[in-house]
Amino acid sequence: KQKTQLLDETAINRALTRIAHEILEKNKGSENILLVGIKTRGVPLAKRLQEKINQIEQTTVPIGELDITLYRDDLEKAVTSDEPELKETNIPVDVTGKKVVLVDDVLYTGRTVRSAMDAVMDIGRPDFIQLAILIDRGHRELPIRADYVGKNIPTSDKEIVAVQLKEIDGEDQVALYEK
Ligand code: 3GP
Ligand code: 5GP
Ligand code: MG
Repeated sequence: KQKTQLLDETAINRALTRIAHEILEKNKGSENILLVGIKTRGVPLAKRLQEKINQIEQTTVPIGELDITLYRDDLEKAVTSDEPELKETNIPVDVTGKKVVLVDDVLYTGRTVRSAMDAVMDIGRPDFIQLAILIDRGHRELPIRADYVGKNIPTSDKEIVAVQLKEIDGEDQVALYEK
């Protein structure tokens, strides 16, 4: 059941434009930046940030992908005891010396991000790792926070944030649902 729309297409676009500027400001430009999208919806978000950085600085920063899957019998239950597992890594450049920016749609317990950090550090030594997220819905179970946040949405654990992106879902929208 849809409760409320949190972001429409324009709001998503504005948030990503702001985050692209923030990434460039914090890192004093685009040099050595590597965007790493966490599948599924972190990947198109990383591509959009790459395009926006290109529009601002006329340079194309590299992109990688991580497939981290939660082995969960029933997503609806949102059992937080299951651990996310790395399924696939597709990072086409050496991460050593890079400023890695992980990109995901929703930040919840932080377990997926922890697993993503492990995956990156397994293949090299980045200068540092930052985190960009479209929605922070709270409920962290680890000491993890995002460097760049589209919108903070305090949720109950009975709610689900549905992120729809054109590349996957045909439209851009973020909505809050009651389970
Ligand atoms: P994503 O691959 O776009 O991130 O976690 C797998 C998918 O399930 C995610 O898609 C996410 O959109 C969706 N999902 C919806 N609600 C939840 C939730 O409460 N927890 C988790 N882990 N995933 C959710
Ligand atoms: P974590 O709990 O590890 O922070 O999040 C697990 C994964 O599920 C992440 O990829 C995160 O984006 C996604 N996720 C967690 N909660 C939600 C939610 O309410 N909505 C959506 N769309 N994705 C979620
Ligand atoms: Mg996600």
